[in-house]
Amino acid sequence: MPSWWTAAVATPRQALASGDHVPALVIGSGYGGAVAALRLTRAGVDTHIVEMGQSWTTPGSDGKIFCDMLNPDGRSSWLRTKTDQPVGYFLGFPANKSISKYTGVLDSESFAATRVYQGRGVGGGSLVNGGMAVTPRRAYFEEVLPSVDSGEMYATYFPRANAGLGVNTIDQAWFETTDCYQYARVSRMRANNAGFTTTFLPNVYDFDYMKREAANQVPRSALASEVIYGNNYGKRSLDKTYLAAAAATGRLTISTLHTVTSLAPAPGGGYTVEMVQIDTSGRTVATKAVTADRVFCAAGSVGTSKLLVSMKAQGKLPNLPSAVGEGWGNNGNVMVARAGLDLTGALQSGMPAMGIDNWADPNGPVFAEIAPFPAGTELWINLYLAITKNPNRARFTFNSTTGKVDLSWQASQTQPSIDAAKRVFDAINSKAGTIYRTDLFGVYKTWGDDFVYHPLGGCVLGQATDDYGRVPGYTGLYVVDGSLIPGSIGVNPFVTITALAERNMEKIIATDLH
Ligand code: FAE
Repeated sequence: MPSWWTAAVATPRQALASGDHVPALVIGSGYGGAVAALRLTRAGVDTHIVEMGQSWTTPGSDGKIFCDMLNPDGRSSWLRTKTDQPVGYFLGFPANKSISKYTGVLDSESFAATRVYQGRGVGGGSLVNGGMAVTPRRAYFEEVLPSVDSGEMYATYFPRANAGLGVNTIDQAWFETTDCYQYARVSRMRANNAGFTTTFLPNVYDFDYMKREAANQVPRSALASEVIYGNNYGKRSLDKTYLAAAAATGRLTISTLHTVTSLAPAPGGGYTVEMVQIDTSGRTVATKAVTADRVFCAAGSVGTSKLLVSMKAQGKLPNLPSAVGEGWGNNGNVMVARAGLDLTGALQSGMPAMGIDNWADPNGPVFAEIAPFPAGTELWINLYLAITKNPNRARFTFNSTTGKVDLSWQASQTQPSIDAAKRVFDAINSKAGTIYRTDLFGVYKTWGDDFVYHPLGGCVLGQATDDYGRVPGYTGLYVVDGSLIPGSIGVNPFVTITALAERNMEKIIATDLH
């Protein structure tokens, strides 16, 4: 382990005050923001992150920082009074639970025809995701981002990202015997029987820790139904990797529970950044304006796109390219479950470790993660998150009536994803003599097609920005997050977001800062 992993886990909090000036301001602390913060601080630049979520470092009254999926409380959800689980039904009955309103870790942001799940807090999506750390197939990366030198990416930036994120692989002998991956083994068997290839998936969850959980040597997390509402142990989220390393330079400060609301060129150069500060019930406690020489947009595909689209519409950044807000996609996400008589196990690791790889199928590429259903009891559920090659894209637009940003995605645009996934799972069901479950995503509803885990695009590299994320016409303004990727990457996206940010930050620091 690099020595900086052992550096302080708690990131330094120091809220900005109105009138403050900072050399570099990063909006958001997910993958793009964490890479920007590390590379800037290592280059000697004092850097401030503004993050709308909280710092997840203080235990609640139960002694835990995060709640689990079986007993969600306010910590689970961003300012909601009821959870909004991706799998929102069971046996056709609504499965969501009432909770107290709090700045919890998982947001489900609703647009007209889709809900976008996002992490909220210092570490962004790394706090809530399944940790699957997958490097995309090179040919598909080249198809999606043709202007990026893939030789450099695969020789330098993907390895750098994987090292910085702390990616590790499962001990395959252990996988074959442990109870907690029974669900993955039976899904593998059914997929292989139907002629599909399966593959192990790297992860940022510490698999050695998981082994010790299984052996009852340490407190359980992945084996205690902890995933989408945060992991109390075992997971190398960004606050323990990139952000801890940035903090260790002494040059990083963070304002938590601050949401950036406005961005415009400042009279004397740089940018004026306005923000609201909220308390943990969501109440505004302050509004502030600061200036920054450079601003790095890292609020995620949705956050960055919303901010820039509204700044253009409101005349604060009027010269933004027309491509801002365009090219959004859901990485072809669709969820589905099979029912059968295969025992999937009462104990299921929350961290997926295997996928069905049917990407080479010219009739409809599918890469399906074999997902857990960690209910703590045997339910015979085989769950999958399919990533498909869906060509449909949507755009963000500013709605002057509501003052909000709309996303044009229509329900029908998910159909190519369903069609592709159906080919795979029809074949598996047919061979196994099993059926789809229709009770988990609604009443008699087979497909989990109205939500997304992998929002991508909105400020596409080479279109809304130059080839390194610089925003044309606005010196010192950059985009560094998942909004750069045009809607699809064919695998779980955070390794690509991290590697692209590494590449772009190296260039920006070398050419713009020195
Ligand atoms: P992100 O990580 O979303 O960070 C953006 C940050 O900006 C957040 O902390 C926001 O709170 C903050 N923010 C937003 N707006 C503002 C504002 N106006 N002012 C201040 N702060 C703001 O962006 N991907 C994988 O590769 N593997 C997985 O296993 C996986 N599983 C997932 C499971 C779930 C339940 C979810 C929701 C996502 C999953 N993902 C997975 C997707 C992955 O987490 C996502 O692609 C990245 O987190 C996106 O990184 P960004 O840096 O673009």
